[in-house]
Amino acid sequence: MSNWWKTGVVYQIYPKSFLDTTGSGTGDLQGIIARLDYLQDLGISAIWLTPIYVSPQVDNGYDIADYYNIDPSYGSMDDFEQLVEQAHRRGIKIIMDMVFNHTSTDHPWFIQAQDPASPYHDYYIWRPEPNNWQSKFGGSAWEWNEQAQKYYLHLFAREQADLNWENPKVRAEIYKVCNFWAQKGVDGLRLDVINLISKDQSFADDHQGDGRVFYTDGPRVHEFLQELNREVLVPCQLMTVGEMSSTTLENCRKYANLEGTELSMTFNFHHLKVDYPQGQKWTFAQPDFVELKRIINYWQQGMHNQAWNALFWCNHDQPRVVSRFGNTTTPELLQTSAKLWAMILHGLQGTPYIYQGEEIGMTNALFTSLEQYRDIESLNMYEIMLEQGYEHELIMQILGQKSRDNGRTPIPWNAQEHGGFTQGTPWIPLASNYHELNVAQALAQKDSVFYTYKALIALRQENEVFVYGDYQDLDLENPQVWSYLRKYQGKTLWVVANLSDKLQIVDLPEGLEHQELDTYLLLNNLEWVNVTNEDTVYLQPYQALYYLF
Ligand code: TEU
Repeated sequence: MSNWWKTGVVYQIYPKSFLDTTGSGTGDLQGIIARLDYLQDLGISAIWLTPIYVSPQVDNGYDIADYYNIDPSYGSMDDFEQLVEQAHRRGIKIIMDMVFNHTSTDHPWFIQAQDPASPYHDYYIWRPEPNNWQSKFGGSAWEWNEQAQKYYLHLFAREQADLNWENPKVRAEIYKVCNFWAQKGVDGLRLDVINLISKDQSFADDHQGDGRVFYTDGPRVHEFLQELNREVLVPCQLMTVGEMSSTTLENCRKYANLEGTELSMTFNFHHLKVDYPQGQKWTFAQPDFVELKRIINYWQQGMHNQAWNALFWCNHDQPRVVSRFGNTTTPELLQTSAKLWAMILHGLQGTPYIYQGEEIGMTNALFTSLEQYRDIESLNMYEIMLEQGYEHELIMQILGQKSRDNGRTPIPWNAQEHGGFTQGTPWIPLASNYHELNVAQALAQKDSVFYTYKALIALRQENEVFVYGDYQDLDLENPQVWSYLRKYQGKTLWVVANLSDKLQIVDLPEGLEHQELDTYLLLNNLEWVNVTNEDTVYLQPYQALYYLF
């Protein structure tokens, strides 16, 4: 299989919030088709679509009730086939999101499974008594089922029942689903929480934690993935990106090994917990940049020549990077810092993912009332924090920073009503700054964030050092400056970025002379570079530079 995904950049679409063509308030497949030219202009190689299958939408499609059909709110199978054809015509590949750790409790398998005599009973995980494992969305991971007279496991919402991968029939069903979509022309799969599929069969209580040690990177996970790889991924030439919850480097080296016996690459989330003090997400906190740099350094060096990384700051579960790590206090700083975080990520080794709206510097949702939130996790956590005695105002502040809805507001295509996203009422409100921050405005302004992303995507295609170079951090303990080198076959890329709102003076790396700086400058998120003397460069607030020498 060609490794198109090593030089390309993937663009993640959250269809619900992309573009609505029917006035329903929910984005749809025709909306994606309508914007393929925009994506082609940006230069991406593939689109990853979050789940568009039939679903009661308790968790926005991550609760699948039918793996073989499109949810009517997004359109039809005809629309999907049209999308594949239109994307391929533009050289854009299609990656589907596959949720195989669990199904919706509305799935016919689960409906039948409630009868202990049914052949489907063993598709799920049943116990006579619950253990103390916790759901990722709060509360017990076990739910009593009246008909079965047993508890079933749900690591996420109670409407998302975990599948029993120990059962070979379940695995065969999963291969069938993958085959079906490969036959439709799909090029790749994003595998949701795929490192949680193998549960320790003791189902013991976790005396130290929430149970995750019993199913994270579980006992048979590599065996299961190797089987999936042999049965469908290789025969169908499917690229895969595995979403890994609380994983380790050791495991990711296996999951994403360069021989390709499991998956093509992995997402992990360690770098996005640098604003979770003591591991606590539901807090109001500032990011620790030294920690962020240490984690990236560890993964960049640890995966190099062993396995392939997926790179990202944003997705539909995360707040927006410019609000989280950048500075949104003025329009200028917003633009500059959005470009800076893009340049840091796109300088790394791995496949960069852009989450819809990131390419125009979209910010957090800026919601002011609880009624604006939709996400099941945020609404659950609101109740839990209230019970714990938190004041409403503090919870709102925390949601404003941490809620998954920060990444789920509709794309503002222009400054018109609802940002041109819908003619109807949007399923979730837009971020209130869409009058100033929208796609039309980004396309019209020659130096907008959009054109930085476009340049970054092109640079990766043109320079092998971006793809194959190693990684060396030049000043790991500095919280204000991120300075790193990538080296490959005699070429060096120097990425240097001022993460702060103060001027910074940075040493030039070895092999780069100050009189050569003009010659080797590849990209700058401001209009000038201030060279001070023989061996330092001045970085303006949020300035980021690429030098290739
Ligand atoms: O997310 C898995 C996951 O572990 C997280 O990113 C999770 O959303 C976060 O920890 C909650 O704080 C995937 C999907 O991306 C997410 O949207 C789904 O809700 C989840 O799986 C269940 O399918």
